[in-house]
Amino acid sequence: MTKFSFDLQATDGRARTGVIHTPRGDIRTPAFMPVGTAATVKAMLPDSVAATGADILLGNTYHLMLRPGAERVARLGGLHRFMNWDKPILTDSGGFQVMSLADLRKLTEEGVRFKSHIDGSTHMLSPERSMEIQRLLGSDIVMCFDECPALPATEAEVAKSMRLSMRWAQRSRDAFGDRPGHALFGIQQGGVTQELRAESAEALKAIGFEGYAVGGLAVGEGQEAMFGVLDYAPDMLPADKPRYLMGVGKPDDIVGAVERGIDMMDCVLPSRSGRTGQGWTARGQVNLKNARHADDPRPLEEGCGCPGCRNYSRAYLHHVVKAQEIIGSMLLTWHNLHYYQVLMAGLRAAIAEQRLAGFVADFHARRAEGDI
Ligand code: PRF
Ligand code: ZN
Repeated sequence: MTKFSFDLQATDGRARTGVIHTPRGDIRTPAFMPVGTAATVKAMLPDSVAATGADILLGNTYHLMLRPGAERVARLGGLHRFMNWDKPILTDSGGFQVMSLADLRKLTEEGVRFKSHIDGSTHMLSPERSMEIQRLLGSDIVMCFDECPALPATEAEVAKSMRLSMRWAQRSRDAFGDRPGHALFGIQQGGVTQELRAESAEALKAIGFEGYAVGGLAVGEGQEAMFGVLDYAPDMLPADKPRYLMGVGKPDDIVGAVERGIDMMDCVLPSRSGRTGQGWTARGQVNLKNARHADDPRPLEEGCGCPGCRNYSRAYLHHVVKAQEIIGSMLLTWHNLHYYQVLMAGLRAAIAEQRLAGFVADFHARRAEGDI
């Protein structure tokens, strides 16, 4: 069986490009992972998601444990078979989603007890249970069970939370066991404090993981503060392992993160905003609800190869979004995921050819022109 491995192929400044090899296929990095929270990338068939250029999807422990249940997914042959996606899947560990979605949370050294936001039933998540659920799902890249402190938080609170996450990282490693072909990623915490980020990185490196995530960012601190942390945090993590920035982001966040040495990202933005009539293009965000599109025969983005742009006008997209027709969500989600993957392919090629600075300058120049 092919083992899990990472080949770093080229660098340009701090930016990197490479390939993560897994038994379910290769992941070209920098990689953007569409979010398939509830065993579906909403409004997309799996073949269509693959056609946009995605090598890997993200799934969620929290949602799948509540509905339909991890044991049920396992009985039905695992998440890949259940949702008909045979490429790699990374699953988040649940702690972050408990904190943002669940009711009546109680956090202890053991884990988090909470009530389901779906039916109010009581559940427990711990490092051990999170590892068990991610194994039942058949996840290829398993995330450590961590705590992402809610903002605003004092530095003392962030430190205490980070140290708990590091104890949970050790328990996650112990519970994960020996699973060739599957990977466990550690998650760095520590807020926006350099010393805490360093302490977290040292703790994770001492345990040892197949990859390392930067957690605890994009939680309301703003892009400048996030880039401030990314100016030092990725370099604290091993250079020969993938680095994953969790829950990021807008296209300009992605470009800035890649410039700073990030290899993987995920975000609901392209799929979620596609369901509210937003299109992402090289010239920025376009609101298809706007009346200025009602008579516009041009595609959303000239030269885009997605079905929405090849076959439909802005006027049609405006109409189906306004009429809340399902095809509006389908076409805009497809376009947005396609745009994100084209951006990632452009970043990978630019890094491989040592021309990232020019690529980034062009990216910002086109956005500055705005939609026309
Ligand atoms: N931890 C986990 N999942 C996450 C985050 C985190 O810190 C974030 C923060 N942006 C998004 N998703 N486990
Ligand atoms: Zn398009």
